[in-house]
Amino acid sequence: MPLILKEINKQIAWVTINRPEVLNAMNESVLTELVSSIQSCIDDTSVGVIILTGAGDKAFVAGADIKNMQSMEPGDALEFGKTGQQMTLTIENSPKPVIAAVNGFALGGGCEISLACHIRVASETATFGQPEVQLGILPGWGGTQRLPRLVGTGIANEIITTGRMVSASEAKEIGLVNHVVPAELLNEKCEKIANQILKNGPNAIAKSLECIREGVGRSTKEGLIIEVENFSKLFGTDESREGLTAFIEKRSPNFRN
Ligand code: CO8
Repeated sequence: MPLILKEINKQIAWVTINRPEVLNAMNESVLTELVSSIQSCIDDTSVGVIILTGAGDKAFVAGADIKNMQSMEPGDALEFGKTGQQMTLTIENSPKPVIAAVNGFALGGGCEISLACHIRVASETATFGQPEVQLGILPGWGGTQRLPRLVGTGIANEIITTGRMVSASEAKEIGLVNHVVPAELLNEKCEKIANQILKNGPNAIAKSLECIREGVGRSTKEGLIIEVENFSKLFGTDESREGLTAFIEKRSPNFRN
């Protein structure tokens, strides 16, 4: 069985992590295949939005594969940690929005994968957490960096040091997810967001994501420089000509055909 499933329909790529027998736990092979699958969506001009989810109805991803980590020495852990971080960077740096459809447990590395996505939508049955300290390790795929940026340091400190589970409703309350929906409506909700995005200019979307990503952690002054440079680059392109002209002609813009 393939470790990663990919299905493209009407410019939306569904990428599914497919190891349901171990709640989609991630070993090196899954990591490598996930990166190549996401990269192929980024390179594919027929794809505008990527939706990432887990196979089965129990888990998004229950973390890095614990059996795989049991015998690791520091050198192995460094390699595994770096490969996992590279995977989260591939997602985060994608010029095409990546939506996490969190359909169950998103624990440890699974929570960290969702944190690297641009938008998170959770089913009511989803559970988040960074339980690594319960295993005597720490979040190594970006959790200590991305979680506090999303929910604030105080809440991240608590989630990471207790390792406790966070329900979907709490995740919504603290800003960890954008939306919580009944499980049977999760895919529909993600596709609805994807279709709204697909109406807009792909370069404008890519540059907006770049400004947000590059601006976080910098001063407003530095961020504004990044913003205005990207803003100006969009002018005089076919895309901005189409968008601006369509408004004046009172019609919908056609950016993608
Ligand atoms: N790794 C390997 N196998 C797993 C994992 C995992 N993370 N999670 C679940 N499984 C397996 C179980 O071992 C079980 O397999 P088997 O049937 O062969 O025993 C199968 O999946 C089903 O799991 P359960 O029977 O445990 O299902 P439950 O419904 O009883 O419990 C839980 C579900 C609560 C999700 C439970 O499985 C659990 O606690 N899983 C581990 C969660 C966890 O601690 N995740 C964090 C892992 S550490 C991590 O992600 C670090 C990321 C950074 C790495 C940096 C590298 C250096």
